[in-house]
Amino acid sequence: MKKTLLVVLIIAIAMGTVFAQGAKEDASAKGTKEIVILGKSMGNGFFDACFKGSEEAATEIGGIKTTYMAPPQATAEGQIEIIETLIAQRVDGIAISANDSDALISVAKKAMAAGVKVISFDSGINVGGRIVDLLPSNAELIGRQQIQLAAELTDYAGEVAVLSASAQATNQNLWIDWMKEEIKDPKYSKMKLVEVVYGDDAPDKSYREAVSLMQKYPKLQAIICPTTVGLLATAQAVKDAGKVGVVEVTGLGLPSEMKGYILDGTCRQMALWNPIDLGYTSTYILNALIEGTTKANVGDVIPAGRMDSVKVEKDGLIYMSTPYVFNKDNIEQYAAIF
Ligand code: RAM
Repeated sequence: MKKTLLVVLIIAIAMGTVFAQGAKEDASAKGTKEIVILGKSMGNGFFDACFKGSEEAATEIGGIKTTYMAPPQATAEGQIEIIETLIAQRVDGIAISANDSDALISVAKKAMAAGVKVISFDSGINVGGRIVDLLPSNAELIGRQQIQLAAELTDYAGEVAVLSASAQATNQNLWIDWMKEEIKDPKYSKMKLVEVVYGDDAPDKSYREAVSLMQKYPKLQAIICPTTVGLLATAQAVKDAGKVGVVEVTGLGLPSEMKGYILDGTCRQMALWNPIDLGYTSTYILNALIEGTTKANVGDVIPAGRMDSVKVEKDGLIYMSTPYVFNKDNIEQYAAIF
């Protein structure tokens, strides 16, 4: 009798332990999911807007804590350091706008092996270093449109230069390749792309590079900046040089930052997509991956709240929509949003 009681007791204790462990696992599975939006660099309004979208999605989904992080300068090394820390902290997911498409692969693999869901957005990591890559729009479309915008401003003639972000930035480099392709079209035969320079998404360096371009090419007709940081700095440099209307400024700009320059004619037109939507959609994708409701196989459709849904294409690419073009007629309306 006593023996039976002891056996029952031992079984009960063992089961209790099992139940307790089960409860602990359930709690962590259902607990707050920690995700990080990792931008290219601090102080960039574009990523602040992306993070706003992430916060919006996190609130809608519930049970997600989202944090914005970025290195002081737009370097791969700075991002690698942060990712190492995030692996140690065991966050659940990271959405990265990469400063280098290859340099982050190894640390991103390490993160994924540790159970962290890693995606890239805005500026991609190559296949192998992320689960999916969320692109704001088709790279070809963005690149070709940059040349078209400059051509319209310069009557399809004259010297143009490109002032980009960092030399390794995945997104800008892709767009620049398409710009070089577009300008080969005979309709641009009177236009010449004289140089591509890099402001590293740093306002002061971008400003200095814009000044140098104007000095080096006295006949320069336009500077194309496929970076919000570069465009803002270039508009100021052209204005300070008294070259408004002489050197046209265009590219990809945040309406809230560029409103004044659009209205005063320094930058008569520019393009961009909605960065809030980009951060918002990244957060929905990360949540689905963490929850295990998708493995992001080609053809998978991932629900994305007010953005409806997104579809995983070949190589894990996900595309959003076409960029908007901003000018003095619509800038005020968009400047109030992002
Ligand atoms: C800068 C960044 C970002 C890019 C925008 C257009 O803010 O380089 O990656 O998408 O410009």
